[in-house]
This record gives sequence, C-alpha cells and structure tokens, in this order.
Amino acid sequence: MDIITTRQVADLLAVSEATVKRWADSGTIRCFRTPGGHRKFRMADIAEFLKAYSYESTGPTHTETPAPASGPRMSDGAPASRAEPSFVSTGLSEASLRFRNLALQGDAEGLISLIAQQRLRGFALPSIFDDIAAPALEDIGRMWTSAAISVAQEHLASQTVIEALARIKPLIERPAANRGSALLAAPGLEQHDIALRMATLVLCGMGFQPIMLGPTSPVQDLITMIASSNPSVTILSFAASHDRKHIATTLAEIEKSPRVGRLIVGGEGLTGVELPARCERVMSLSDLAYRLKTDAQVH
Ligand code: B12
Repeated sequence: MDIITTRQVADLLAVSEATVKRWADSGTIRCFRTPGGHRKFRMADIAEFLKAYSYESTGPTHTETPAPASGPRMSDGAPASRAEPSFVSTGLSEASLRFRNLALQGDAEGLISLIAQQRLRGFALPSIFDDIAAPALEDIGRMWTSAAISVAQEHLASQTVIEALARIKPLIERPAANRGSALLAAPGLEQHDIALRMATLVLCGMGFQPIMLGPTSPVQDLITMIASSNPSVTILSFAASHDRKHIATTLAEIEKSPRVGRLIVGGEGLTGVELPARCERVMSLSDLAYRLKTDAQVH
C-alpha cells in the first residue's frame, strides 16, 4: 500500500500541489482516483517519473530542493514555500536540520515526505536513519539539556518521529525470502525505543518478521518470549547508561537462554559495559544491516 497524496507528492518533488494535479491530469505522472475523486499516487510511479525526467540526485547533505535536469518543471513549479521555525542551526546537515525542525513542529507528514524523498534519491533507509534522523534527535537532546526547548517540546518531537516511523512501513520493499523472526526489545528500565523502531523497519526490508516488544521489557518476560518464539536473531537496545553491572548481568542471563539465536545489542548505554561472549555490539543501523546481510548480499 505504497500510496501517497497530492500534497506528499508536491513535497517530494518540491513543486506546488497545483503543478502535481496538472501533471497528473495530463498523464505526466500516473495517478488514480479514489471513489471520492481524490488523486492518489503510487511510490513506484513517482520513482518512474523521477527516472523519466532525470531529476538530479543530491545527497542528504545537499539542498532539499531537487533540481530537475530537464522535464516538466513549469513556470508555476516553484518550490512550495512552507514556514519553518527559526531554531538556530548547530552544524547539522540541511536534511538533519529539516528533520529536526519538522519533528519539533509535530509535522509527521513532513517527516514522511523527507524520508521518502531521500529514499527516492537512492539513499538506503539505514543511512537515512544514521545520517539524518539520529543527528537531528541528538540535537533535540542538546536543546533539551540546555533548556532551549521544554520537556513537552522534546516529547512532541520524539512522538512525531515515532508516528512517522510507524507510517513509513508501506515505503519498505520486502524481499520474497523469509529469514525467520527477529525479536526486538529495550530491556529493564530502558525507555528509549526509537533506534529499536528503526531497526524493526530495517529488518522488515531484509526479510525478517519482527516481533517488537518495545521499551521497558521485563527481563524474565523477555526470556520467556525468546523460548516461545525461537527467533533467528534477538536485538536489544540500551540508550541511557543505567547501572553498567546490571546491564552486563541482564545480558548474561539472556545469553544463557537456549533459543536466543544470534544476539545483537546496540546503543550508547552499552559504553563501558563488559559484554558476554556471544553478544555482538552494533554501532548504527547501517552496521546492523551489514551484519545481517546474507553471504549472497555481501558479495
Ligand atoms: C527521544 C529521547 C527521549 C525520549 C524517548 C522516547 C522513545 N520512545 O524512545 C524520552 C523523553 C522518553 C526520554 C527519556 C529519558 N531520557 Co532521553 N533522549 C532522547 C533523545 C533526545 C533522542 C534519543 C533517540 O531516540 N535517538 C535516535 C536514535 C536513532 O539515535 P541514537 O540513539 O543516537 O542511536 C544511533 C546509534 O547509537 C545506534 N543505535 C542506538 N541504539 C541502537 C540499538 C540498536 C538495536 C541498533 C541496531 C542501533 C542502535 O543507531 C542509531 C542511529 O545511528 C536523546 C538525545 C541523544 N543525544 O541521543 C536523549 C537521551 C538518550 N536521554 C537521556 C536521558 C538522561 C533520559 C532520561 C533519564 C531523562 C529523565 N531524567 O527522565 C529519561 C529516561 C530514560 C530511561 N529510563 O530509559 C540522555 C542519556 C544520557 C546517558 N548517557 O545516560 C540523552 C543522551 C539526552 C542527554 N543529552 O542527556 N528520552
């Protein structure tokens, strides 16, 4: 169901909604209508349009406005101007800055468009998460610790990111191969689960069936769940540094679970933690994707 609205297409292509409607009505971009008469677009058709009209691909560090090398950019096809909040820039890339501001504005639709835009430019989902989203959230954390934003604003931003992540699932192309289930959790006291949610999407795109337990998962329940679901891989996340010894003991206990499968752990909270032998620590979503690639995908 990779279907998007006229406004989302306008955001993706940085043109006005009127331009998108005109291109759709003239057949330049394929679309279909709902029973109520609204135009809807398939992502595959947008990708086709970008290819056909050679929109230039620019990196996540470049400008957000795609410049068509040629093609149907009409006189009224000027980039749609939207009000952006005036938070001070802190050396983030332009895409990260945009991500941060959209999150702070509570604009989940805008985040979805931004992620889709980067995908259409050929960037892999893990690198969009690592290079655009994570620095944006880190900056939000900095703004919170320096009291530049309130706790409520920080919560709005993280909830907006969570909503956008839930809604981009349709953009993920799932391979035909089924690689078994992947159990994901943030054990014990850990409340941060955004990296885990991103990992869930990356795993979907790699053919795993995610079983997402989410934050503050009680360790004994987690162990019971591992035994009953027999996952190919168990992925645990620790963002905040709680008691290091306690994390090490928790991991040792989980590692002993006979059906744990491959045990992968991530997050800054693991810094300084002595990891049990079978735990593989990953540093990013791209690292996770790389480690879980099949031999066929690596070569
Ligand atoms: C959003 C947020 C929250 C939200 C979380 C919402 C949610 N559902 O996740 C809320 C508001 C609930 C929250 C609460 C708290 N938070 Co907080 N939070 C953040 C913030 C702003 C963003 C974290 C985030 O999601 N980043 C997005 C992810 C994708 O990026 P990342 O964490 O950098 O991870 C990257 C890599 O490290 C790696 N990775 C990380 N984890 C994993 C896991 C896996 C499996 C994989 C594959 C990869 C991976 O991949 C990511 C992408 O590259 C950070 C700021 C920061 N500097 O990170 C603070 C931050 C993590 N929070 C912090 C703190 C202190 C707290 C609180 C204790 C505050 C309080 N006093 O109540 C609480 C409670 C925490 C608890 N008990 O767990 C500190 C942690 C400091 C520390 N080292 O312990 C930070 C760093 C803020 C700060 N600058 O002080 N927080």
